[in-house]
Amino acid sequence: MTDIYSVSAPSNIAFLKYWGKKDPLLQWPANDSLSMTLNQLASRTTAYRHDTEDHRFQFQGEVLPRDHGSFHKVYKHLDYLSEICGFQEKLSLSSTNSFPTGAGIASSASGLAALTIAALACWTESGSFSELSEKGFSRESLAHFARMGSGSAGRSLFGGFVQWQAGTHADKQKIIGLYDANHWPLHDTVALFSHSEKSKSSTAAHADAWSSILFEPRVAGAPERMNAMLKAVHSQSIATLGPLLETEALEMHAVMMTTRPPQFYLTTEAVAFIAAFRRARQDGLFEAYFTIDAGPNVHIIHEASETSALTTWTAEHYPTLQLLQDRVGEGPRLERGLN
Ligand code: 2P0
Repeated sequence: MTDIYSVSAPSNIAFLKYWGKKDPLLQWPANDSLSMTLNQLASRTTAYRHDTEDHRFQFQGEVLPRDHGSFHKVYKHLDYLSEICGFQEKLSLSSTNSFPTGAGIASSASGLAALTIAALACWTESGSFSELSEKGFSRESLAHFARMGSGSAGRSLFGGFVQWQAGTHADKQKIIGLYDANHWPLHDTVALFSHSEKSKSSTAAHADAWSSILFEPRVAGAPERMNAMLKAVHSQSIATLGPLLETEALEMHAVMMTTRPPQFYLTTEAVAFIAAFRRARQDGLFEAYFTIDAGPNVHIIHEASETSALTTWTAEHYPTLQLLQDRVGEGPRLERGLN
């Protein structure tokens, strides 16, 4: 029997987006970002020590070797953690997602957060976050290790509302849990327009962001938008936050569409949905606002009081559309058991 470490790490939805890097090797973002950690949309990863030549990684039941295209990030991140933290033992890891991978629901955020916690818990034999902290791995240090695997993963180390500050140097970055989940019980209802893999990975698209004429004005305007969003989250004002969310998402997609080469993550279906959704809101059917990540799925941010009106409207106008219902969550969980 060996100890096995099980982690459930949630995805997060960015209110103010991370798009573009000042330094891709050091994972230094061009601007600060702000997110809400989700609850149900999560990656679950288990890890135990495995006496073999290389790590073994299984995803949704399938063993994926080191040279497997879209999962090279996993092995690269294990190598990075192993080298920087000085752990030699090989691990056997198994991971599942509660949502479709590569469909703009930030699977790399939850996946790389879960991987980071599971690997470090296993190497340090820590069955809780407090044990990890006693061994020198505080929550914030785990967030920075996760960010090196995938930028947005750093924000998934905390529950509630989280800010990633770029700082004045790559090594002055900060990832801060601003408010717990109970500060403001916001919901995220995801209108699922695609289950398939993204046409271009976020990492590749981040690098192209600089070629858009809209990129620098967007980065220059980010501090003012951050202040306005922080005030809205602090005062729990959906009427203030909502329009900021929508402008932010559309501006990020405007940057994406004006890079060389241009990148269209949005589909005509998603754009038509957004237009109809905005009209329904203007007609007073509900108070809810959208945001979109690097994919065609539309995240609808709203308070619990709006769920019924929103689902009634979508059922009537989009009867075949799949909705994923989620809300703000408390952050990752870690447990130790016997294999
Ligand atoms: C975000 N996204 O803030 C933004 C909004 C997608 C749109 O962070 O290269 O997978 O692994 O650091 O974190 C997606 O980019 O990129 C992302 P890498 P990541 O959530």
